[in-house]
Amino acid sequence: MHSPLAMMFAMPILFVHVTTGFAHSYPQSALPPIGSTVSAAPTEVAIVFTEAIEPKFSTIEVTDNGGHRVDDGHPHPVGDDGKHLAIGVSNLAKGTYSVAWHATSVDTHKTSGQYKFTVADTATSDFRIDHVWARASAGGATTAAVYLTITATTRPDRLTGASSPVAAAAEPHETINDNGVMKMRLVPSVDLTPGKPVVFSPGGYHIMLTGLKSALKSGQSFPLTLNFEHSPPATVTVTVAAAGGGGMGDMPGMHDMPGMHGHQGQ
Ligand SMILES: [Cu+2]
Repeated sequence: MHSPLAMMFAMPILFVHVTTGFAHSYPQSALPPIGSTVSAAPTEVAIVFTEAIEPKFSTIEVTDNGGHRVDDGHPHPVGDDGKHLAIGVSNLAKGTYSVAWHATSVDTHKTSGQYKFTVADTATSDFRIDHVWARASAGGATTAAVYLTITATTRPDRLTGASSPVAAAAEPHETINDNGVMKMRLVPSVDLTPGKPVVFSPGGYHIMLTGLKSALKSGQSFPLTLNFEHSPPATVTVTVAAAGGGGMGDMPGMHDMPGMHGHQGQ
């Protein structure tokens, strides 16, 4: 049956085929990759478009096999090149998911489409790990901080460490206010109580990356593996936001004091 809504979505596609010479945005790449089968549930679905888009007039919707929305309903731009759009998803069970995207390029041309990805395994389901991001690194900086929210879902555990191929070391840190001086210190372990989210955000806990092998550029993503006292390691995808952090400003707790993540405070 062709509902009016379905027609509306179909029309821009027809339009694209008869028009050339204007900017039309299509997914250039995506995470999870288009058509892929991934071994761990993603915390975010992100699309890199071929042309800059208007984030306010572009959306991503993720649905499960039963047609139920599994995204958080808040598509947000990532970085500052205008081509990245992402939406949070969480607790994705094993199964195939549809991603419907509707893009409005900056010259107002609309495109839309759909693709699928499959979650093969939910090995990381001892934890729910959301809002995983890092800020683009400035200049020749060799350190950066990763932020995320982690909730144990099955049993108490402890975060004991981390690693990432982009850095020589990755370790849990805490920012503290020592008589008005902001300092960072290594945290040997972070307690995780089932059902209680632990927020790693600017000004508090973070995963400190040291010895970065190359600059973290906005829009890029990289893997980060978290180690636990009891559970097997969990690998998540970190999305890099613009240095100003503007693209992720709609998420709670993401405002920072500029310059606090140099290592001078250690
Ligand atoms: Cu730190």
